[in-house]
Amino acid sequence: MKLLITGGAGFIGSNFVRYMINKYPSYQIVNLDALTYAGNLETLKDLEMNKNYKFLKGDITDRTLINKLFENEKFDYVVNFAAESHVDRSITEPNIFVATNIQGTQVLLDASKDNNIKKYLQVSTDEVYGTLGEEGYFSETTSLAPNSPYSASKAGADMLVRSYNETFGLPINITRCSNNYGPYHFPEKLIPLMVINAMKEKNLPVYGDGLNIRDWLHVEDHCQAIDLVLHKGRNGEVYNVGGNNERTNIEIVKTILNYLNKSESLIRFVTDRPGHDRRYAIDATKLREELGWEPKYTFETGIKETIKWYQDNQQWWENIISGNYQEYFEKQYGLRLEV
Ligand code: NAD
Ligand code: TDX
Repeated sequence: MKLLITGGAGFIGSNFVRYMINKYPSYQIVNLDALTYAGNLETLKDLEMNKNYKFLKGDITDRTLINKLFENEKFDYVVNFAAESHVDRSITEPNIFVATNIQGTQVLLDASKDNNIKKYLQVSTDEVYGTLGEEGYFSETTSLAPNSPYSASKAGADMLVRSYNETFGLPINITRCSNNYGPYHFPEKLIPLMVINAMKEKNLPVYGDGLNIRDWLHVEDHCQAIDLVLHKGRNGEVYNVGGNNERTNIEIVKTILNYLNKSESLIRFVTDRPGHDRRYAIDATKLREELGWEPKYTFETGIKETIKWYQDNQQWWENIISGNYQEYFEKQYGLRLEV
């Protein structure tokens, strides 16, 4: 089997590359990533010598490059993680979200359709459903009501994926997962930002009243879900992914401070994010009952392990903060591996 993973130098994509290499040693895996600010090849250093793994630098919006890649490689499966993923950035710079998340997805869909791919899997998000009040859960039949340019671009991509299944018969699945946490999470996002700021005894900026709720899932449990859907998901179906770990942001921040034995006086309530969704909560019954998915991590064990990972891997995030991580690709590869 030959698998294309796009966006595999980011947080979830890199965890998925590692998960698949370990679980399926006979699969050939190509990781295509544009190495935006969020892509970091230092994350994948340990896999460079693996003979069934190849990294290629490239942009999913580049139709010529993508067509050439698909013709050369004859992929069986495509899993698309490549995206602009940070809600705050989508508020200040929405254009790039439309380009990568919507147009890039369409380029991949065209290439998948033209090259008889066995399955195209779109990694989407619970944010496409919008926001919940105090009660209820998102199911796969909840109407899409995205509230940020990020979630709107992900919803647009989901609609295109659906249409390629209906119109062209391209075999697809869409997964919609809740907030992930775990190793290699880029430090602009809540959990790694708070862990690093707390370690450095810097202020912890909490948006609004801190009572927004997210449903947290360990990244490895997300990877297991994607693997199951890729191999066993029914054609054309959407699967929600989430582990019923609802927490307010302030609870998360206090848990981190408590674990690191730091003072709550570091917390600063700051101006709220515009359009800030109040609550996300996923109903993953379909994934559990149809495909037998069960998360491995409780939030308590997962968050402790994650905080410890940031303590043990200080160089990884220090290189991001200093900007050094972006030189790694040039030093290691030059430009030899461009498609
Ligand atoms: P990330 O920002 O850490 O990684 C994104 C990766 O995509 C980076 O390596 C980046 O270089 C690459 N990329 C960006 N634009 C590209 C382009 N035009 N061409 C090729 N590569 C490009 O994101 P993440 O948190 O790992 O999220 C991965 C996917 O999972 C996204 O599609 C996101 O919407 C989805 N998702 C994320 C979460 C979460 O909690 N992080 C939850 C649910 C779904
Ligand atoms: O400094 C902060 N302070 C704060 O209070 C940051 C960065 C965030 N927050 C709040 C906003 C959210 O309510 O914490 C919550 C989590 O924020 P993010 O880490 O930015 O994640 P979120 O906006 O929930 O989106 C994430 O989960 C769904 C990912 O970034 C998306 O890519 C994914 O689709």
